[in-house]
Amino acid sequence: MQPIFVGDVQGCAVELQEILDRARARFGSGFEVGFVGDLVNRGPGSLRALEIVHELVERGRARTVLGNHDLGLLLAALGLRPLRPPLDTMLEVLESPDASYWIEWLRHRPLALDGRLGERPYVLVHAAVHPAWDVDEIRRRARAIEARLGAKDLESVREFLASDPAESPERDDLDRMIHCRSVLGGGRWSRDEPERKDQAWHAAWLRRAHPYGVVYGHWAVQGLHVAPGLRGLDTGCVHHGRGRSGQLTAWLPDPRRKDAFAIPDAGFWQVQARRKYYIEASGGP
Ligand SMILES: [Mn+2]
Repeated sequence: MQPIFVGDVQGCAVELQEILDRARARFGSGFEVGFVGDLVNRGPGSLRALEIVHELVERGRARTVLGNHDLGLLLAALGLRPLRPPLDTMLEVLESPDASYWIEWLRHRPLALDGRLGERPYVLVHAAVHPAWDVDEIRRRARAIEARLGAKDLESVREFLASDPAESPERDDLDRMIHCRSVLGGGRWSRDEPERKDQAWHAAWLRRAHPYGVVYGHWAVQGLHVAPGLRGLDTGCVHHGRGRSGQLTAWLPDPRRKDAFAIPDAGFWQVQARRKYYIEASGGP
């Protein structure tokens, strides 16, 4: 089985289909996909992207973790976040006849997944992990959040999501895993770009010399990030034309390699964005 990890799709369903067609042409049915999350929003095909990923997941051919935009859709459905078109493009999911199914499906997606590539354990997460966490700690914290998001009673999910991260460790862990880019002193973290390179979450993570690797997304401004133990796959397909070029990136680790996270690594496919997708918040059509 060839593992294939795919960066932030954000409704770029045509580019996603191109990657999957290429995978089928090359590997037949001998591949499995890991998505870094953010399947929806900003791009033109949120519903289509969900359908494509859902079909693969339900057939046991893919796994995905929850991203901040996926959670944003859940927040909107629960009345906790307004949708602001034209920037937010995921209203089509909430207006579809299957809206409640999609919300149920999304809130049961994991926050982090782990596995093994060759001899190397790895974690798949949307944005970041705490630099000090080992795989057991990530698993434990992810399962605790998933239990809250997957609760039987939707009202308790709403209560959890509306809670103050300063008072709920699980709510803070959730935000960290889907939003974090920088770590500051004293265990604090931020969604913002780091002011200094050593404040990037993964720089602090690297200093711990963990035995596991991390596959992640969420950081389009940083772009493709290939470092020992780290594969950052958000290359901003949906931001194409916003002052830069955007691609959808897939990482195909070589299963024969002892350390899949070693560098250099030529195992990437990139599909160019078909057109400019990003609509400026003000003055857009
Ligand atoms: Mn994101």
